[in-house]
Amino acid sequence: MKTETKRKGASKQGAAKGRKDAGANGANGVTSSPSTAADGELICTTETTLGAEQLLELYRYLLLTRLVEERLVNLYRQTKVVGGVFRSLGQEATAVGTCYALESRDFIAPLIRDLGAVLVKGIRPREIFAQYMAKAWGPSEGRDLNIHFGNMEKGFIGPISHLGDMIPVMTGIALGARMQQKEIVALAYIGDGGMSTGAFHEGLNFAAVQRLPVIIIAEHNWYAYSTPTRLQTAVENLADKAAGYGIPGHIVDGNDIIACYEVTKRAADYARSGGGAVLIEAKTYRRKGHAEHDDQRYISAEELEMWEKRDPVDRFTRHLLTQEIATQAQLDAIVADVQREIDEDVAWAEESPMPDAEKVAYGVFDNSIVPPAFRPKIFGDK
Ligand SMILES: Cc1ncc(C[n+]2csc(CCOP(=O)(O)OP(=O)(O)O)c2C)c(N)n1
Ligand SMILES: [Mg+2]
Repeated sequence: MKTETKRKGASKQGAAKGRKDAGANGANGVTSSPSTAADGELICTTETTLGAEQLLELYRYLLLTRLVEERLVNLYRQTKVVGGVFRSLGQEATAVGTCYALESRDFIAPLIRDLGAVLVKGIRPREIFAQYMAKAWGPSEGRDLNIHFGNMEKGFIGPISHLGDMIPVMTGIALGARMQQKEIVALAYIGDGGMSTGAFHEGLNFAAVQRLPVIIIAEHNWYAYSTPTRLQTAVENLADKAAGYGIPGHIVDGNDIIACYEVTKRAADYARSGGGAVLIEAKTYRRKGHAEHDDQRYISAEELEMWEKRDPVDRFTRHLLTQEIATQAQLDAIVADVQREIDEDVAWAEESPMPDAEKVAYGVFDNSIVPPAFRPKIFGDK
């Protein structure tokens, strides 16, 4: 891993006022290689093994993520969503690009800003809409909300809210798979805030010692709620933490979807072939508050504006056009198709009934041990 990474130019990411350049290299390798178009505008790295068809598929997933979230916000404002809506605006390329590098047999543990990874894993937008609206046709059938569901067949472990705890879970998945002689990679997403938990340390340490095929994607988006990363950790780069576990650490430009794919693909090959755990820090930025209820008043307009110019969707669009991988007409057709899918899927989810109160009380706990609390009321027994 150490020899394959290179740095073509200093990333200007993280150059928000008063901060150190987030592209500074303190880990084993910086994989980001920002390229520019003829007009000097940022595009994605041109060093890729992906063909045109795959790049367009990536574009579709990127758009799908952005537009599904926009629709969720609409539904939220119509009070149709139960619970919160968490946006990944500005960091969609990290989730989509990294997950796209995995094979279907691999497992992921996404967090609140990884809708893109969930969609790449094959979950349909209709499932997402029904889940957020707590509808009966949703994957948890109204028992739980937003990101709290999983799909074992698709290699998607449903996350719990406790930050850091999915790291030991994914380490356990990798260990279990090894015991069953299955060559799978377990990839867990974690935020800059979540990396400060004990569970993160214990889980990653065990994965490193056991040389398990665990990939950690550290999403450095500059905030945990309203706490900036500099008040969260004393290291310069989150990838520097890899040294504490004796594993490779890499830094990638999280707004460059192709770079995210490439670094994860190499990490997956390395992990699968017995190299063990890898930590990848994706430098990106959370352009919305923690959730829709958070108006981000602790962030300056100047900072937001700067990151808007690095928008991962605009950047990839520019890349596809300037590198002549696609025409504007082709991209427009993809956008129209994504809109169509979303419209159909929202209509489907809206049609779903709410769950039966009786039914949702079951399938949460083992009801042979814990009877539903309101059972006597519903069934009239004691
Ligand atoms: C152990 C734990 N502590 C606190 C919380 C409350 N909490 C939920 S999300 C969040 C911020 C997470 O920030 P980060 O890990 O950087 O992820 P981001 O939201 O930026 O994607 C906090 C503090 C929690 N869920 N679990
Ligand atoms: Mg964060």
